[in-house]
Amino acid sequence: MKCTVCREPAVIDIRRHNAYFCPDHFLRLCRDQTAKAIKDHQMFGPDDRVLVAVSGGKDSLAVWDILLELGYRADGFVIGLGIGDYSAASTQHARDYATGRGATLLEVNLPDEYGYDIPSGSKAARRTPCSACGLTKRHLFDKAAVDGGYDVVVTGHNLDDEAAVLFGNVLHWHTEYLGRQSPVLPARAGFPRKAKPLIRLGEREMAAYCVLKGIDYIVEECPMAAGNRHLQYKESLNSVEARSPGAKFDFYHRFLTAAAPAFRIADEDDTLSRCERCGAPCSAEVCAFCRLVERATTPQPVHLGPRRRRGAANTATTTDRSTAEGHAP
Ligand code: Q46
Ligand code: ZN
Ligand code: ZN
Repeated sequence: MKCTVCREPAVIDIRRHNAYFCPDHFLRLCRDQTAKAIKDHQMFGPDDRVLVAVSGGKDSLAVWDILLELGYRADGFVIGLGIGDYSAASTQHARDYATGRGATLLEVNLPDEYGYDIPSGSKAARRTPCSACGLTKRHLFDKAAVDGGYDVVVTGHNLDDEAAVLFGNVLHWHTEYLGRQSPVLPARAGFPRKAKPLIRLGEREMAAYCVLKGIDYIVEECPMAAGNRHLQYKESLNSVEARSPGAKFDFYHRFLTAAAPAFRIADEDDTLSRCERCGAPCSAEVCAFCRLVERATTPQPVHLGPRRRRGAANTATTTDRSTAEGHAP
């Protein structure tokens, strides 16, 4: 196997390009593909201040590294979600990368600063963990960007992620979501611009990028991801891709050029008011995040077991959060 560019020994093949790459040319390809996505979709310019949402996984650390290599002013932002050892390890990987690279990392710890973690908070708020987590992350990314004067929030969503989201949206014809599925969302009404510069690169390439650059990332999946429908969509698309290399890229990128404009929603409401608690833009008096914080930190009624019922009421309100949150045996 020789590099298609220089004929030196290759370390990776990319079937959709029908090409092999040595380490240097592969890393260059990753930078070039990222730069092309940024330019084609006018994501941001050289003077913009970029805040990278970092999870400690391969994609977010790779996009941060690539942006720094391309000369962008990119700082990282990590949220301690309180998902047991997984969150502690994720945050540590982000810190280690920042220290090794001499980059700036901003941090927020959800339990310390907002009084809940994702596993227990989502339960108390009666939401799925990923729904509570997504809402939390979106709010805190926006807040960190606005407070820190950043021009754009960058996430590490790659081609596999975006194709899986598209697959789900098409499968169920979520036309409203299709109208919003864009690799760049403009700033509006107090929200920062959002961009996904890895849309031309897949998961396998991002893992290879980190290995070749010596970037130590968290390999384990979030324990709350089990049963996540996007993982099923990814598997389905991977089996199509195995038989038809390039199908995934075409599915997503041809959607952007040929179909996305048909779903776009004209003139999104830009006349949002402000949340009376946190000041974030929202369409109600209190924003969805503040409502989540309230429910996630309010002690819940506890259903006592059958053996305790005889001498006591069926339910009781308690301030014992360890029981209310389901941590009790
Ligand atoms: S971290 Fe959060 Fe993901 Fe874990 S709880 Fe779900 S959304 S799976 S990217
Ligand atoms: Zn080469
Ligand atoms: Zn609020």
